[in-house]
Amino acid sequence: MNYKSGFVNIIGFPNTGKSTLVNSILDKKISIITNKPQTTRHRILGILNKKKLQIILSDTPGFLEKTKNILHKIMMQYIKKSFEDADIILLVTELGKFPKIPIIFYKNLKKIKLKIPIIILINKIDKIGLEFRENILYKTINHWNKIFPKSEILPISALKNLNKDLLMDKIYKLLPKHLPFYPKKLLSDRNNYFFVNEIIRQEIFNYYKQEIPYSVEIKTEFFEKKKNIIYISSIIYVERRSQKIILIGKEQKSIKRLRYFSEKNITSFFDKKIKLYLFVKVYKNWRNNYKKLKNFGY
Ligand SMILES: Nc1nc2c(ncn2[C@@H]2O[C@H](COP(=O)(O)OP(=O)(O)OP(=O)(O)O)[C@@H](O)[C@H]2O)c(=O)[nH]1
Ligand SMILES: [Mg+2]
Repeated sequence: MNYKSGFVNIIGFPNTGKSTLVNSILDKKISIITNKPQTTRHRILGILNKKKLQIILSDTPGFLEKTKNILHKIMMQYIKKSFEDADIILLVTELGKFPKIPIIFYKNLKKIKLKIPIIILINKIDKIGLEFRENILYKTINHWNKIFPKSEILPISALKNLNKDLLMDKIYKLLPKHLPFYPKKLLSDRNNYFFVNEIIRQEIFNYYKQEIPYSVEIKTEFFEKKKNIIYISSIIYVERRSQKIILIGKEQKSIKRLRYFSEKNITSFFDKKIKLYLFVKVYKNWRNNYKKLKNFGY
C-alpha cells in the first residue's frame, strides 16, 4: 500500500496564525481569521485530499495561561484532546516572540515528543524586512531550541505561503502509511450551519470592540435553498441587554453593516446567492453555563 493519511494537529499561542495556516494548506477558508486573540473556539478539522494522500488538519484555540470562564476551560480541553490523536504536531509560534508554554501543555508536549514528531513553525517571517530578519530569526530559533532540543524548526509565513512547499514535504515524509480516514469528498467535519455561524462571528470580531466579540455566540436556525438562493436566518446571542443595544447600534446602523458584510462573506464562501436575516437575543451568562454551552455545540 502506498497511501498516506494521518492527523496533523495545529496548536500554539493565540493570534499566531494557526487558522491562517490551516486555510493556506487547504487553499480554502474553513477557519475564521481575525486580528484579535481567541478567535478560534472549537477544534475544527479540515481535510486535504490528493492522489494517494489525505491530510486531516486540526485547528484549535490558542493556549490560555488563565481560564476566566467555562468556555475557556472547554477551549483548553480541545487542545489537550488534539494531542491524543496526532500523528504530527505543528506548534505555531511567531517571529520575535519568546513566550512560555503554559505548564499543563508543556508537560504534555514533553511526554508526547517521545512518540510524536513536533515541528515548530516560526510564523509571520514576512513581517520583518530581510535586512533585520536573520538576527531576530536566530534569536527566536534559539529560544525554541532550548525548550524543544532536536525538534525541527521551520520559519514560515502562512499569510504569504513562504516555505509552504518545504512544510508540505516534511509533513508528507512523517505521515504514516494508512488508508484515508474520511470520504474523499469531505472538506471538513463541520456543516454549513457551523460555517455560517463562524463567518458572522468573524465579522463581529472585525467590527465591534472590547468585550462584544467575546460575549457573542451565533446559532443559525434556518438554511434552505430555493430557486438558486440560499435563505439563512441566524440568531446572535449576547450575555447582557446592554450588549444587545451596542450590537444593534443607533437606528440599527451597526447590525445593518454586520448583516451586509456577513452576507457578502457567506456568499463568497458558498459561491451562491445568499439572503441573510439576523436576530439578536440575550442569553444570560452563557459562557459560564455548561448546559448553554452544550446548546452551542461545545
Ligand atoms: N504578517 C503576517 N500576518 C499573519 C500571518 N499569519 C497570520 N497573520 C495574521 O495574524 C492574525 C491572527 O491570525 P489567525 O490565523 O486568526 O491566528 P490564530 O492563531 O488562529 O488565532 P486564534 O484563533 O485567536 O488563536 C491575523 O490578523 C492574520 O492575518 C503571516 O504569516 N504574516
Ligand atoms: Mg484561530
